[in-house]
Formats: sequence, structure tokens, C-alpha cells
Amino acid sequence: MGTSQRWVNKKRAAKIKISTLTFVFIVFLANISLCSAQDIGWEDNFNTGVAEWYDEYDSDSFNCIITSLEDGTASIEVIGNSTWGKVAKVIEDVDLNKYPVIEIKANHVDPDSAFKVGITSLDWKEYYEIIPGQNLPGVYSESIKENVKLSNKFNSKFNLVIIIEGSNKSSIFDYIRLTSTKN
Ligand SMILES: [Ca+2]
Repeated sequence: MGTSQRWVNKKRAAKIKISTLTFVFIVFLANISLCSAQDIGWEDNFNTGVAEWYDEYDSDSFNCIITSLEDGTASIEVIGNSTWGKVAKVIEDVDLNKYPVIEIKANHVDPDSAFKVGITSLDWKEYYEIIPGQNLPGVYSESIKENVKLSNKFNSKFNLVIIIEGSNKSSIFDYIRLTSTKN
């Protein structure tokens, strides 16, 4: 092999090395963006109404009514003489191992009031609080897994429950979702 041929081979090897490094770097960057991107497994953005939510109209033990507002939000209000109430929606076929985080965005919380989010078994015998009482608007997210070892417990079928505290108080929400990562 002549000198010039060796030089060409060396150059080729260097080129391959650089392109391998570039590739590794691109994969690295892609992973970073994948990790930071929030993967949403289920969402109710309240943009198309609230018909699937259970409230006082469905069961008089809920003491709350949920109303769809024009700006794509939902208002949940404690009614009657109760000091607290709840609304619930049945969640099915969402892999909790993949999407263990409940995230909710509250646009408004009445003064001297709070909201919290929990999950229950379909028979309501077991309740787990996931997002504890919050009295300010904002985005809140908590992992179901960190609160309870739920991975397969509810078999991806459970009640998602929003609780409002305070007589005649209400909160307004923009969305609630199940995601892969905490916000
Ligand atoms: Ca919305």
C-alpha cells in the first residue's frame, strides 16, 4: 500500500469517526427532547362539554355541579348546604404504568376554598388523594405511583375525582390529564 493510499484510508477512518460522533450526538439530543416532552395518555380539556362527568344531577351525594363554560373551561361548584362536594369521571383503558401522573390546571379558585384531586375504585370503597388541597390557581401535577402502589391495582379503570371544599364555593379548570411525567 502506497503512502497516498494510507493517507486516504486514514482520512476515511476519520470521516467515519466524525459521522459516528455526529450520529451519537443527534441520538443524544433526540433523547433529551423525548424525555422533556410530556406524553399525554388521556385528557379532558373541557372544550366539548362536561357530559361524561358525574355530579349532583347523577347522584345526590355529590353535592357539586359541573358546568361547561364558553372559553373551554369547566366550573365546579358546591351546592346546597354542603361544605364540600365532588364530581367524577370513569377513566378506562389508560395504562397507569405509562401515564402515572395526574395534571390539572386551575384558572380560578374561590377565596376560602380549595380543590383536590383523587382516584377511587369503581365501587368507591377505596379513595386515594393524589393532588392535595390547593387554594390558588395554577398547574398541579402528582404521580399516582408515588402516592399509592397503583400500577395494576385499578386495572386502568377507576373514578377520577375532583373535590371542592367550602360552602357554595367553586373552582374553574382548563384541563385535567394523565401524563407520563410531572410538569
Ligand atoms: Ca380547556
